[in-house]
Amino acid sequence: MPRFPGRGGYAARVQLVAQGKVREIHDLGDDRLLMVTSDRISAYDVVMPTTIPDKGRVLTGLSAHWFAETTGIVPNHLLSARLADVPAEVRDADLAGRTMVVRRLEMLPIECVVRGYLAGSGWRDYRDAGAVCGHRLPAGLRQAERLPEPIFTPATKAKEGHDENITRDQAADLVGGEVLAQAEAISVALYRHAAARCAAAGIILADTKFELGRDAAGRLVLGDEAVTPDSSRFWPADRHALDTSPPSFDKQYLRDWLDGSGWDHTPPAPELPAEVVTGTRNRYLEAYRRITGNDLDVWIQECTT
Ligand code: PZK
Repeated sequence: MPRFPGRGGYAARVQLVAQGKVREIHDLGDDRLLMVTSDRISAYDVVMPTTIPDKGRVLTGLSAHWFAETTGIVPNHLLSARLADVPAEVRDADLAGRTMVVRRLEMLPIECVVRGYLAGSGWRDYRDAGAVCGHRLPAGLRQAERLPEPIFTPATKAKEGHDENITRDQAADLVGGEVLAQAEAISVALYRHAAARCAAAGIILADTKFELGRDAAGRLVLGDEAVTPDSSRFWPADRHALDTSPPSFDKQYLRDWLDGSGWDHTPPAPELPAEVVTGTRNRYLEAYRRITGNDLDVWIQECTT
């Protein structure tokens, strides 16, 4: 059996369905999939050659936390994050806490983005056009400013490169007007819930991206990961400042070091020094603790007992 370096060999025994920079989805043969979140980290769209221990567990534990808290808003695809539910032929102690067995869905061909603050492409579109995805916004808003109300700004799914914001009409052409209205209501409700919880934890949830799909009965179901630092902008509340691009809660340590390293953002990225790995890891562990109220050990215990 060939072993795949860095994948512990499991990839050789289950069919790969989709692979991102950080996560992989495998087919379990029935109507279930296995999502595995690695400890890889990217910056400036490049995956670092050095991993952040426990990052995959933090992201998986956070998704499971939000899934459990939001079943009253929308059902989700998570069936089990327990290691015992990973098929025996691919089970490995190293996977504990970073796997999710999920229901297969028919994914909508749009990214469901919700923004509560003006950052990234939302800020650029507002500055250039006074509107974001058809939402006319008040004049005079500043970069990183909180919006009067969160807005739903769907985007296309790009296989390579960046997702592109689309208009409501384009989104309606892709999924139908009825489904789009449902997806918007669900996404905004999820954002409002998570943003309030994050605020209480000293974290601003500036924006976040959801993926919705339909189950066999045609109902909308929340898929993918949910409200993680990889699918969202998490800002430390005490560092929030207008007219800036606030530091991300998790990656600022890494970015600051990369900025000082002279690296020009073309691959390969440099190996990260131990203090950058430790500092970044501590930020993930802190985000997990602040949001869930538990140490990560509790999550690993939950997945292994
Ligand atoms: C599915 N992605 C995105 C890409 C990843 C994830 N429950 C589901 N049913 C069917 N398809 C998907 C899901 C989920 N989640 C999601 N691609 C397919 C994606 C790359 C890596 F982890």
